[in-house]
Amino acid sequence: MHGNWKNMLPLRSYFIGILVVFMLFIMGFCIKYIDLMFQPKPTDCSLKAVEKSIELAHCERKLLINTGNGRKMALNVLTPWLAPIIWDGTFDINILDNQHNSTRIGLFVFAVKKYIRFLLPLLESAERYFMIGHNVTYYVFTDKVKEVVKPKMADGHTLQLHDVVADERWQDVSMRRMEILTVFTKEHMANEIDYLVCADVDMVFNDHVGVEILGDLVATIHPVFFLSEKGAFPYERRPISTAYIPHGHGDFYYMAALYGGKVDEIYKLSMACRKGIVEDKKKNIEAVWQEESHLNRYLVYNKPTKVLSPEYLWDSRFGNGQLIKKKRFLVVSKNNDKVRY
Ligand code: 5GW
Ligand code: MN
Repeated sequence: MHGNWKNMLPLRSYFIGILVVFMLFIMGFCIKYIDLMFQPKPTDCSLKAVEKSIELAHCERKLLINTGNGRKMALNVLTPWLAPIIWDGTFDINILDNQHNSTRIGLFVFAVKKYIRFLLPLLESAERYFMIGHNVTYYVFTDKVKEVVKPKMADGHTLQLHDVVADERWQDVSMRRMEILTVFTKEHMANEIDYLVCADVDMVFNDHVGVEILGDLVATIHPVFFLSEKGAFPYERRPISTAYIPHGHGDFYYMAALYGGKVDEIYKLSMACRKGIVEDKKKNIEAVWQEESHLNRYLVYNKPTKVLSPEYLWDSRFGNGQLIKKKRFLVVSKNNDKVRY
């Protein structure tokens, strides 16, 4: 037993040897991966964190809405048929501008009777914010061609003035736009432009509106109804009208003050709406919101390929403005006594 401890010596140095090798191995590992040890904490990839970051990146508007009332479909960035809904932050304008460097764009505006007063402010604001750097043709239809004051226009922008008759009834004035569209999209615009944007004249551009709004068939969500339940949309509900939309049908309520698309798509749209208006007239009826009702009916069964958020149609009198970061195209307030008749 006494002589045994001497026999243990080689065993002890054997263990120390292994320990040293092991420690050297650990040290080597540490030196190799030293940068890993001092890196900041890796990103939190838990589902909850990812969900939150997606929501922040693409749809901050959602966070601004408290839970409960309000239908949030319009706040998404995709429709259920996978068309983009254009909100600030969803597009890179430099990429899109490059894609559209040889695109020819038309802006269709109708201004008869007293509404001629809205034309110059609209065109001047367009020169500041609408399709900057692109080839633009303004198609203006008016009964007062001689009174039109031309705005100062950038290179590559042209103004075409066309004479139209002014209808007696205001309801007919706005519906007449559809008829003019059918004629011009077929006969003239087809060779002159690639995309047509149709706008009300009682509007001003107030922030960037560019090629991100171009698409085969594009419509804008009505700023009053973007959080409304479907059942509250003011669609035409009388089956006797050609603009009839049954309950349960439809996705958004679109406003007729801004829509557009490829010239042939606008031709098809305006033909369908005009046909509906004429058929209703034969039965002595008129859709509840005139051509806007027919536009909505068309778009329920011919889904737009791109939808514009209320950033592209806003009225400072409307609620929920805190959800709209950029108010790009604004309704001009009308003193009805002066402008209407
Ligand atoms: C006039 C009185 C009542 C309603 C419309 C008019 C009117 C409309 C007019 O006298 N002259 C005219 O050119 N318009 C065209 O129709 C304008 O392009 C106008 O933007 C469009 C739609 O009419 P709005 O703007 O009065 O319709 P809301 O729904 O935007 O008020
Ligand atoms: Mn208007």
